[in-house]
Amino acid sequence: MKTLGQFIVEKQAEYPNAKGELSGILSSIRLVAKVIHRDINKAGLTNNIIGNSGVENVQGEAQMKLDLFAHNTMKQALIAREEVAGFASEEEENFVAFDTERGRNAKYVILTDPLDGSSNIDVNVAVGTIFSIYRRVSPIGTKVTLEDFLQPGHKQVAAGYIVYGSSTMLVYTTGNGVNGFTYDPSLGVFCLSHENMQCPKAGRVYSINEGQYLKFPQGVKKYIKYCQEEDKETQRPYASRYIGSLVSDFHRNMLKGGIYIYPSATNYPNGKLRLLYEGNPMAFLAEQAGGLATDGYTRILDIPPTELHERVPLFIGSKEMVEKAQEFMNTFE
Ligand code: AHM
Ligand code: MG
Repeated sequence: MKTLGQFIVEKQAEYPNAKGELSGILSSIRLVAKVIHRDINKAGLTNNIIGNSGVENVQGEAQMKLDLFAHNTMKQALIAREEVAGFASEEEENFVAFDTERGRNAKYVILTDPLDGSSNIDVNVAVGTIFSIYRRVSPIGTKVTLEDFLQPGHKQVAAGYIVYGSSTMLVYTTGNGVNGFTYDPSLGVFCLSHENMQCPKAGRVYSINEGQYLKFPQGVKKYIKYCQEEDKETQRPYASRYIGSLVSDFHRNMLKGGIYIYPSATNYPNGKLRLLYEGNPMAFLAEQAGGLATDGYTRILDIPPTELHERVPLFIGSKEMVEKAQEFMNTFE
């Protein structure tokens, strides 16, 4: 049995010049995962956790109490370690520069969706935390700037998610494959359970909010019909599975094969998901596991960001399925 802590230390040893900062950040995220795990598991029992906070976030979406709790937990954990120069979150309009001596001298910035799929909390359905780590581009010793956060996804140093499901798992990559760790609450440790995860090249599941069908682009509509057609060779019709929590839908597709799509729609011209803390980290993981992520035309990791909270259509999962969906996007306007 190998714990996440051991694994991080072993990986760090493979880089003789590493000073342990990234390892420190991953350890902070591990702690955050344990704290959120604990509180999510109490969600049905305490009223100060479940439900709407009565506040809207910068994108005009209702913030759940647990969204704010997860956001604050992540922020506090990262401030405390001082290995991070700055932080940006779905739940806060502007990025936060950690303006202390150590903060200004730190190398990394973090972007996060602290609690993805949070509308699922009240009904006891799996949710997740997503994180993305970059090396800053502004000079060390100064306060971080917006350009440190607006880097294309292929510049990510590490990315991962925690899925709070029937068990809690932390899955991450530092650009050298993807590994998954399952939490053992009785021991309080994450154990390596999914070494070198590989997303099957093709699967039999498509995940999309089909209720919005009439608003989707032609290419997406045609692809959905393709998924539903009978064909022995490609084992169609595929099954439709949509949890409504990106992390959970992605995690299932990563293990079993499948495609997740949140396309543009007439009411969401760029889709709903955010490029910097949803699209990019998931795309990095997908590619590292042999999968693919595009906006229907372009590789997600190559999109140059222009705004902290910008949205992007997302087609992600098994490589051959994403390629097929892209073929439909290119064929039908
Ligand atoms: P959130 O970050 O505010 O929770 O929104 C993202 C979530 C995804 O996890 C999920 O796949 C999608 O929104 C569901 O949206 P919809 O209800 O429009 O299908
Ligand atoms: Mg989200």
